[in-house]
Amino acid sequence: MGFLTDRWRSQVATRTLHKADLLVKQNRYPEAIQLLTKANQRLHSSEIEILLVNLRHDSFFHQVHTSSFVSWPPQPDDLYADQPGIPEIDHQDFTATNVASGVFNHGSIIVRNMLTAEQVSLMRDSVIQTYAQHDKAMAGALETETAPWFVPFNPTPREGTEEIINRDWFRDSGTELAADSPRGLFNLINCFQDAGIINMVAEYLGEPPALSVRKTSLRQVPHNQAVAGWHQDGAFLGQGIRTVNVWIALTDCGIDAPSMDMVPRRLPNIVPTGTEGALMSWTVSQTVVEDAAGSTPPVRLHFREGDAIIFDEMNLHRTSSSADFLRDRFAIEAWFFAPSCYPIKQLPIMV
Ligand SMILES: O=C(O)CCC(=O)C(=O)O
Repeated sequence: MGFLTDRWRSQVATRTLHKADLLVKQNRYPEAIQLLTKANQRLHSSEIEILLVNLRHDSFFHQVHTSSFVSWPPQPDDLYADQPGIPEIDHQDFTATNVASGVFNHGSIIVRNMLTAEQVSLMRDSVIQTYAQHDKAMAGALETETAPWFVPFNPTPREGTEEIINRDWFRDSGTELAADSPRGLFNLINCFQDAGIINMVAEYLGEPPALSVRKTSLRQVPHNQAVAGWHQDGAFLGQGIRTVNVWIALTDCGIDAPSMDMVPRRLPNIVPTGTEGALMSWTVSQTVVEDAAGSTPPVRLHFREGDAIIFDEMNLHRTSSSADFLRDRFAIEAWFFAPSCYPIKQLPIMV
């Protein structure tokens, strides 16, 4: 019975892959991606998941990207003027209007209960599996053994793109690239679709969004992580970009596990980096943080699993550290960019 089921799955997968191939040959990438995604919800095929990562990347280069926003940033009304600190909403109020109001007036917005307990558990398991299979790969296992949880993403070389070489550095900072985990990325995009995140981001950016391979992560931050540097991602992501980062806690954090420390206000510019006391050339010293924060000092964020915070490249934050932390923190960090002004070095993944 199991054998027949496996044979049936393999036959359906082969037929689906063939149909997707025909669509790609006709330059119909979004349709191929949709076909494979739908079929894979039943098939759970490693081959389809690996192909999907590559098609989602290639798809970017076979479309014309335009935005409904003629200028950026927008200037939405402040719906949270009466709330001190970072505004908070529940998932039922998760709309592009509310998110834009929070991010552009206060620097970020917290969305409680973004993911259900089932989605959190699926994504936490995805992080664990990805780490475990990457460990096996580092110990010499072949890609055929570590798939579908760890298959290093090697994009076709194109002008302006570079190979991914610093996986050890990512890992040391508690990060696995989601694109290196075909099944992890598949699960992430499905959860994001079901939670209404992809539709919200499309409306917020005014166009169907693309994730960044280099910034979209499955994270397990160690409880005893070294002190991390304050930073604005805009200091190194490039100019003229339009972004939104959806960061979701997969474990409770802020009290006995690292969350993030954040300046609870919208900053109008990129503050100086690498000045005296900064940990790195791209990070911000404590003195500059205090100046930038002014009357709204940094806060330590507290999340229950499934809670999210949304911010962009202007936000000043760092991973929190404390001798009181006893547990590692799991999280998803998903950086979306507007494809019409995408910094190609970030390696796009259409969603
Ligand atoms: O997950 C974290 O602790 C850090 C996230 C971060 O630095 C970022 O989103 O840029």
